[in-house]
Amino acid sequence: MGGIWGRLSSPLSQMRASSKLHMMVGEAMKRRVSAGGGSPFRSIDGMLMKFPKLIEGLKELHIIFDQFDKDSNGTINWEELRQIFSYLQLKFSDQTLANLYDACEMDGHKGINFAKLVLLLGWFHLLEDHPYESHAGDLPHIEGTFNTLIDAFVFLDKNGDGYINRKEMVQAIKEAPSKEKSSKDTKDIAMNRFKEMDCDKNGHISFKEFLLAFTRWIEINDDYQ
Ligand SMILES: [Ca+2]
Ligand SMILES: [Ca+2]
Ligand SMILES: [Ca+2]
Repeated sequence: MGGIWGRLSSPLSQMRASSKLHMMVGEAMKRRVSAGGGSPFRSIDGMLMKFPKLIEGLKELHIIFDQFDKDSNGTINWEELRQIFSYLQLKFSDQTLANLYDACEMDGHKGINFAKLVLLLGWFHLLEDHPYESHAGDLPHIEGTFNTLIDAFVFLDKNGDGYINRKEMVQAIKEAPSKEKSSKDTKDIAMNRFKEMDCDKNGHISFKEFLLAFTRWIEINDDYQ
């Protein structure tokens, strides 16, 4: 355990872990896209229809997060993160988890808040072919949520370079089968979603931006309830 804590205190190793992880995430995404028929989605409408379910799944995860955030300060520590992974019946090694944790700490804020947990789980589901100990778990929604998030990204990232650009978004809108032809509303919603997700406004959406957008939408959704 000392080794892990030692590594976490070194910014240089954090940076190495982070760039290695981003490379691995990019490659995993490429593999998914090149696997062909990697996404069950055939239209933007079909994908957008899944969004409310995704929000529900992430809300469920938020409840779990709050249970493990014992002092209710909005962040969980390393040990609590391990407990959440065990609770979700995820098959992980301390090394894998430490790499993900390091990459999440890159912004200088200590501890894992809810958005970072979503990010960490998204990366984990993408990188691991069989992320769960057993599929007989009690939390099928969480597994389904992350698989759907990956499927949605794969559907939009047409060339599999790990980013969704505006052209790919337009292509996804156009290519719907005729019976699922996108309406003008869908196009507007999809393009607005694109703008919201491209947080740094650099013209493309990374998997990280994609995942973080959902955590922001949960908060907005909560405000209206
Ligand atoms: Ca806490
Ligand atoms: Ca792309
Ligand atoms: Ca961006």
